[in-house]
Amino acid sequence: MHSSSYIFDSINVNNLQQTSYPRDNLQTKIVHIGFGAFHRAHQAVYTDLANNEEGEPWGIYGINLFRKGTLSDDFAAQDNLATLIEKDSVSSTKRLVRSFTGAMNIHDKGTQFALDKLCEPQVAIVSLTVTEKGYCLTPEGRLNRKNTLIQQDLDSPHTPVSAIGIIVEALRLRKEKSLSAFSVMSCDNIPENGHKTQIAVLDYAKSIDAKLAEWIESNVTFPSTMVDRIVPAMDDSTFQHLEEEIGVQDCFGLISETFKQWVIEDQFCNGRPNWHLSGAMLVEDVLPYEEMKLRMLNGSHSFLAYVGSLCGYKYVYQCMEDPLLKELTAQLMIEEQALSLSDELDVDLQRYAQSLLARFSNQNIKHQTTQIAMDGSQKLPPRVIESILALLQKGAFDEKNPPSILLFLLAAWMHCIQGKHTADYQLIDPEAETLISLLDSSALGSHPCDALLQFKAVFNDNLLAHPSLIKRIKYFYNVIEQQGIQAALTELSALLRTQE
Ligand code: NAI
Ligand code: CS2
Repeated sequence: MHSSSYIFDSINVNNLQQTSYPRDNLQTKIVHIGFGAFHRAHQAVYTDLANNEEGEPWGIYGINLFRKGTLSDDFAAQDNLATLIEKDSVSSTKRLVRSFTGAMNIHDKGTQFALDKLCEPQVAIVSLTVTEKGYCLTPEGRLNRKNTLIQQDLDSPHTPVSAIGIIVEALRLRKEKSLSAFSVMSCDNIPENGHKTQIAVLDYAKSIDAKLAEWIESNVTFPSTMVDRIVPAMDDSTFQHLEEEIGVQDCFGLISETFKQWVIEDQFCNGRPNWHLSGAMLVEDVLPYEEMKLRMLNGSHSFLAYVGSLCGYKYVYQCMEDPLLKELTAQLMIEEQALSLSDELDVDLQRYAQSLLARFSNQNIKHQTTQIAMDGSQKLPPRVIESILALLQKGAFDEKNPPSILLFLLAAWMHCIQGKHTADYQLIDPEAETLISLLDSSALGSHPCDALLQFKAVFNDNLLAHPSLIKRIKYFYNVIEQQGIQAALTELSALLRTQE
């Protein structure tokens, strides 16, 4: 398997931490759809470390649905190995990740090649990190039949383009060949991600073949997972840094934080790696952990993404260097998000919040606010809207005393959508066209907030039923518009003191 031309043969591998199990017969038992940064720095690492502990090693084959380029050959040229530098604020660990068997872009190798991989008999798990939009769900959590990829797949299900269409076609072929089913494991930031994936898959399968849907229902499991590790997208400067630290160019290399967490619902129809041996928690119910992480970590990230962008901060750690922004982030975590969570959650939320603030302050992690700001239409419902509604339902806040930081976040998002604060801000969102057309249609004199409030995927009827909350969003929007973001943050902080 080894050839002297692999890049990692030419460097001092003692410099890199690596596992020692033999890779010569590493078999693909996991096919991962969405071979992006996060998967390579999280699930692949857990699998690599678990492989080193005991039992048969599990190999991972990666598939990208929409990326261009010769991924397969490029990755094979470095023996399907990739580097990862894990950094906290003072130290770093350089790792070689060895659990991959290969990877492909469908653009390059074609759909049939991907389906063949998914139909290899020993494949037991198909995992996903395809971003929130990749599940093609409606805001109510059903399959979105108006989604263009889904429409295309329903018309020609044997040559699918969506993640859901590919999974169902692979399962159909496996059933036809009398092969075992595989588990479908979502690792995206979506609450009840397993259950939601199951709904998308079954809604889709029912539309093409009722018997197949029945077979999937009885044979396939959809474990939910809570995943956590900050893995920023790489850019020229981080690639340069990686090369300086590792000694070779690795276009699959990544820099992540040291922290990692994985909570998995233990529901696998066809086995799984010993992930508990590498630190994952296997539990019966993941939802309380998912909600905790989505609201306290991701919700605060979205706050920093929009407010930080308006302030002109490029990176999350720079937001944390602004004392007022740091204080408001802590207040958002503890005084709003934490109160929205299940009372049964057995976690010290004060300590959790402190650890999040420390992670966000890590100057060695160059996490761009604009990266987190992407896809707000998909991210805000679970991170913000559901928290607001839970807070009202639990009586922690009410119409007279609303959760102001969450509402401020929504006002900041409305500003960012318009991108007026900086010349180079780009709205990247699958709903960008709808959002812009709402704004355009309101151009003749009406308030931009009124236009955007018609965007029902975020501002749903349950939220709109609280006029005083809507009034407060508009109020914050106007203060940001008229006085600027810094003055608006000062006003928010003062308002919070009067609410205490
Ligand atoms: P990335 O940009 O490196 O990779 C995204 C992957 O999703 C690519 O493979 C892309 O082809 C695929 N994709 C995008 N839209 C798709 C669609 N409509 N259908 C199918 N595939 C699609 O991003 P990264 O960092 O790997 O993050 C991906 C997801 O992982 C996030 O959206 C989030 O849900 C989850 N995650 C990321 C973390 C991070 O820090 N990067 C941490 C925790 C979770
Ligand atoms: C971030 C997350 O991009 C985003 O929306 O909030 O990717 C975040 O970095 C991870 O969930 C951390 O685990």
